[in-house]
Amino acid sequence: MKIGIVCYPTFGGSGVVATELGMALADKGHEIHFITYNQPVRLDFLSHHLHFHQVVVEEYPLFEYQPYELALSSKIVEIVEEHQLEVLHVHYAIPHAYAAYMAKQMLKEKGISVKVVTTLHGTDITLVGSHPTYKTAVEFSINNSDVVTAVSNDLKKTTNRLFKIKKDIKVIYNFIDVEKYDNMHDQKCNRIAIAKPNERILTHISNFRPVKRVEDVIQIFYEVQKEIPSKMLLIGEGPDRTKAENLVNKLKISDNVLFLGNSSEVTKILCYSDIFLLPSQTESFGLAALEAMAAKTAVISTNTGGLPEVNIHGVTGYLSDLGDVNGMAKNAISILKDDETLGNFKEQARNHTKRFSLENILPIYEKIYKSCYKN
Ligand code: GMT
Repeated sequence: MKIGIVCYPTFGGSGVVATELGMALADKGHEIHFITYNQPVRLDFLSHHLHFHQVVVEEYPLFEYQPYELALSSKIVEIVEEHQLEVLHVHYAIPHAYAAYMAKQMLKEKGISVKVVTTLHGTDITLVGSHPTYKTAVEFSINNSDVVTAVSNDLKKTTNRLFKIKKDIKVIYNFIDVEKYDNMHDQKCNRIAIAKPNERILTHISNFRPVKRVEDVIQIFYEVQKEIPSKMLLIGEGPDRTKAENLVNKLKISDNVLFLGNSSEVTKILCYSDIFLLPSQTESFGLAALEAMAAKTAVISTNTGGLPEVNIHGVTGYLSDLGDVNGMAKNAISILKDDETLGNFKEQARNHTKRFSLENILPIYEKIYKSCYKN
């Protein structure tokens, strides 16, 4: 099939899912066209079935805010026409589902039909989308998509609670390429470059927005390192990085905390890791936790949103109430206390990820694209 993918090109989870999905579809012979303002960070052009079309927003002195949706919908029309795309898969409702709806109407005027699949990822519903500023347009564009998917049962439930949705939302979990992680286990992991042999390694990966509660990450680590010699790796960039650095300095633990910035080598970093910390305020699924689990890393997280659908309490890690920093530290210590317990959790985490394999999830998306044409 010929599929257009609209997404954010950044390190955020929705962009990562969209990019990995597009690359996997291209590997299966589908023609994939990414339409976004920058080349997606995880996109590698090893397949000739992959194309990238940049949306450029022209500056004009009158514009206080650049009208990205307008530029995006015009670009979608151009690319659908030029490449005869059959389906547009838009990731993150704001503003992508809205721009896709507008493009669809413009194409209709030209006698061209294209179907729109919208995938809801999380904050497009929970934090931003339901805000009165956007709610009307988000609800409209969800209801006017041909197919709507959400990344967890919890997100589906939340969407139906916050909006008047007139269609069934299909749940399709985030996925991982299990094979990629298997290959990683075969490679030598140079752990000694990061920590001493007797030290454990804790990791956190995010875009450091307030919803990720990076200060809780630091507080949990502070409690853990009092009992267990360990190092903390923080990967990512975002508004709360400075707050996190200040707290590290205040607690005098800077020798044991490494801020590594953004990285597209997440698998390599995760190979060092024993525990992944995700104390989020809300998390529709938690792709970062799934990636960590695939790399044999136990997860300590909150029990918010879709996290209990991914992180199984007492099996792949532990769940705690939001803000229960001491509880999360206690759980981490109970996993890290001896090699046997840690080894069991690591194996269990890795085994649990098989149900989220690319192999299982990709055909579900393909079926959805095909189903668009039966309606
Ligand atoms: O909010 C983020 O951290 C980024 C966001 C995104 O859309 O880029 O991630 C969301 O989508 C991911 C992929 O579906 C999910 O795994 C994340 O849980 C979700 N983030 C939140 O709900 C906070």
